Amino acid sequence: STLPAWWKEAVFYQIYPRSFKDTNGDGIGDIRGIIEKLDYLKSLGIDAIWINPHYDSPNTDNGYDIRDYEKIMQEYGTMEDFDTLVSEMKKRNMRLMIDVVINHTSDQHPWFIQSKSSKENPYREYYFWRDGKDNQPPNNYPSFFGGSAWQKDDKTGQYYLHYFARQQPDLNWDNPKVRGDLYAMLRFWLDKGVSGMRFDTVATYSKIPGFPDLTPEQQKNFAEQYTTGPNIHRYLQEMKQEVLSRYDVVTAGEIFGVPLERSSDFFDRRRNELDMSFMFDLIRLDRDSNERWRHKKWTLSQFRQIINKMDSNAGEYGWNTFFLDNHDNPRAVSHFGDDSPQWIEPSAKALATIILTQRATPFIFQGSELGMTNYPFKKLNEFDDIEVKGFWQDYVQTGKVSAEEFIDNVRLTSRDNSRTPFQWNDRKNAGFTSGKPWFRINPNYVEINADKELIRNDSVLNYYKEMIKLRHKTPALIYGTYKDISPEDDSVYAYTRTLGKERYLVVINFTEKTVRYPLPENNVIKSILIEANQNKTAEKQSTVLTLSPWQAGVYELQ
Ligand code: ISL
Ligand code: CA
Repeated sequence: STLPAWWKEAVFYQIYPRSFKDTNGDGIGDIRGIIEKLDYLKSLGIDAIWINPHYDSPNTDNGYDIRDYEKIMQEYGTMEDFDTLVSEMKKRNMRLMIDVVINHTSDQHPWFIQSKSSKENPYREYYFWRDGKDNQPPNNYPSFFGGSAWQKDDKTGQYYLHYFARQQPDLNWDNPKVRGDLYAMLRFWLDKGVSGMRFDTVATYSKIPGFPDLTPEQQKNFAEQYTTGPNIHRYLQEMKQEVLSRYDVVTAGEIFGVPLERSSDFFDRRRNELDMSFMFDLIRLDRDSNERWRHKKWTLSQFRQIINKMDSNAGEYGWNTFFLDNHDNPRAVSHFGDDSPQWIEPSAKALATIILTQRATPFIFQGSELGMTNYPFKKLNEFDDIEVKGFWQDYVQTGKVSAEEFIDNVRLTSRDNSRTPFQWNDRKNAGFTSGKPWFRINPNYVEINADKELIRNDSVLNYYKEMIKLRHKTPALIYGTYKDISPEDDSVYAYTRTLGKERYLVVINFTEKTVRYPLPENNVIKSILIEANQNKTAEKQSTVLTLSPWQAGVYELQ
């Protein structure tokens, strides 16, 4: 009953361009580097690529602060390089999804420079300017990167709104001129042949009229409050009607902040807003909304029950993406698997099995196909991310927590974990650059790198290849009904995917022990499609599996 679409069948790969491949020795990844590696991605089985922002930017937040929407970030190359990327991808029958950051611009954007120049400037209303209260900000909104969400500007003495860094002022979507300019910009990229758009922090475009203070209760989850603007769905429907519906383009919304129950409003196809959702309930299951840097314990039953809810929430009319890491989160193996040396490979393969058998479009974050891990951070000055620095100011410098406690947590949770350069080989700088890399390289590149894994049959990389092939040739693994067959189990994650008469079973042992697993619901194995970490666990006709540590498999059921 779910309508077929290319973007449901596609396997996506997320590229963080800054850290992917440098071709000119300046230590920063670039578009030419992406082009150079297209064949690597094609042979992995990738159909589409999402790239993080590629626009001109002063890089306060690594490109999420855009200075010019129609210019390429200088370090990444030229517009000609971008056009070449699109055409080289077309040749290979691959599609490109770009990142659309229109909740805010950089404070260096010409609109903002105009806007702050005087109260009468025609661009004043492109952003939110308000008077302070008794020399304090207009209200008590916090920013995601620490401190107040309002910044005073001396020129006019008023404050402007910034949900993220103060270098990222929020655009005023209530102004039709802003929307018109943004829509024109979207057409510019769509006319170039871009076939996907990921909308950054899409739920926060519409602001709460009058900017009342948040109650203490609301402040604890201010992200959610910021998604309650009254016009958000009107704007998304307008954007769809005026721009997106006129192109062959898939849209994915970063529906960050919105509780699961409200999220389908953004991507239920009957509403004509967005096609797919990025939800964060799973990847943030071990975090609190108020102290986001802190790490909490999690269990497999929590993990699987979130997936179950996400699946039923998408239902018949929605479609999810599925990912276990991205540029804002720690590495999947370190987070959900086990990154002690002996378990990296087995647990990376186990996670690959999950990512590629969900009723959702898989997004593989660069390096996950190798089992890249978190970085062993030890001190504050080893981090690059503006978020870590903001949290440090709010928590350590105010004396709320000790430096040690803080570092112990951000080592596990920091966004920087996923931003270290890609590990291509065991030579200088992991083959990422001939120059000085912009960010530290994980010392485990000597063992974990693409070249080594390409030639070893049982590598994580080759397992990804096999899993992607399996997904591509098995419609039930894409469209089939998903059912968790033992939702309370804290050791073995097992679920079925059913399409017509075809029934498949996916089984993952989430422990470091051998587990005897009797199949529930009278299930009987018909054949083995793929097994990771140990072969021939199941004989035909078996009703019990003996699973080695982190073992994973996909089976056909009778
Ligand atoms: O990663 C987060 C903090 O831990 C999230 O709160 C994140 O800020 C949120 O998901 C919005 O993310 C997106 O917009 C940000 C940018 O920094 C992120 O990289 C981007 O994915 C601002 O543009
Ligand atoms: Ca470069």
